[in-house]
Amino acid sequence: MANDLYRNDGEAGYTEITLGAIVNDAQVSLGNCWADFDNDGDLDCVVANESGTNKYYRNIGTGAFQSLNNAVTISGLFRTPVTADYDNDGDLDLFISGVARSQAFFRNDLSNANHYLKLKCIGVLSNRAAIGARVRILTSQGGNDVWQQREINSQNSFGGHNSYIVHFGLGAAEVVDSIEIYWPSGILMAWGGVSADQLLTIEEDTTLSHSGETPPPLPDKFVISAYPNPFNSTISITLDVPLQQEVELALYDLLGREVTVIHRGRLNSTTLSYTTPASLASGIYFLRAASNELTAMQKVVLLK
Ligand SMILES: [Ca+2]
Ligand SMILES: [Ca+2]
Ligand SMILES: [Ca+2]
Repeated sequence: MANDLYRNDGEAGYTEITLGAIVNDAQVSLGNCWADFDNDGDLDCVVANESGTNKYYRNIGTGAFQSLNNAVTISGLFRTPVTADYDNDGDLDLFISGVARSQAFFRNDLSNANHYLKLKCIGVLSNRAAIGARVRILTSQGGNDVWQQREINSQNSFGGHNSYIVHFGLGAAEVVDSIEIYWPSGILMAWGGVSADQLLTIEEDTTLSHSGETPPPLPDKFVISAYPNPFNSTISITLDVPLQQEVELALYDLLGREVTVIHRGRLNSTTLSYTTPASLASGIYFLRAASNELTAMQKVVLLK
C-alpha cells in the first residue's frame, strides 16, 4: 500500500497530497520519523518498511519531497525509525529496528554549513522528561521571520521514539532570535538572542507564574512592526491585529527578563508609542505581543 500524507491547512482542514514518491511508494510501511536531518529548517522523513528498502525523503522546502536512494539503503523486516544525535556533532543520526534481529544504525555525515540548536528540557513542576512541552524558536531566514515548533513526546514512531532532546535545524541563521517553552504545568519561559550550534540544558523555572497560555497555532500571522529601529528613546509600535482584541505588549531584555509592560487590555489603536525611561541602557531588547490565540516577537535595538 502507498502511504497517505495530509497537509494541515489550519481551520480549512487537511488536504491529501497525491504527488511525489512519499505517497506513491507502495510497500509495507509501519513506522515513520520526521526530523530535520540536513539542518536546513524543514522536516525530512524516514519510513521503515517490512518489504523492500527503507526510505529517506528529503523535504525540498516547496511542499514536495525527494526520495534519496543512497541515504538509507538497507532492506529487510524493518519497522521502527528513531533519531538522536548520538555523537553530539549537531546532526541527527538514525536507528531503525525491526522484527527478529533486524536493526540498522546510520551515522549522519552531514557536511553542509547549516546551523542547529538543541535543547534538553528538564521539568520540575512538570514531568522531568518534559513530555508534552512545546518548544518554539524564531530565526531570520533570508530576511523573513520563521517560527519552528517541536513537541516533546514519546510516541512519534511505531514501537520506539526519538530522543527527548529537541533539535532544530537553522539553515544559515547563526542566532536564534527567540525561544519559547510552553511547559505542561502552564509555565511559559521566553528569551532570545541565543547563539546557534550548541546544546542548551533548560530547567523549568518554577518562580515564573503560570501563564495558563497554550501554544498559538502555526503559522503565526500576528505581526509586530516597530519604527524607527534602532531607536533612541521613543519607538512607534504597530500591531497587525483587529481592534478591541485583548493584547499584552511587553518589552524584554536579552535574558528574557520583563523590562516593562507597555500595554495590557483592549486595543483601541493598533499603533502604540513607547518612550524608554532614561535609566534604560542601550542594547538589544524584544517586544512581545500576546493575545489569547497568538504571540509575536520583534527584536528592537536601543541606541542612545
Ligand atoms: Ca530538512
Ligand atoms: Ca550526529
Ligand atoms: Ca555527523
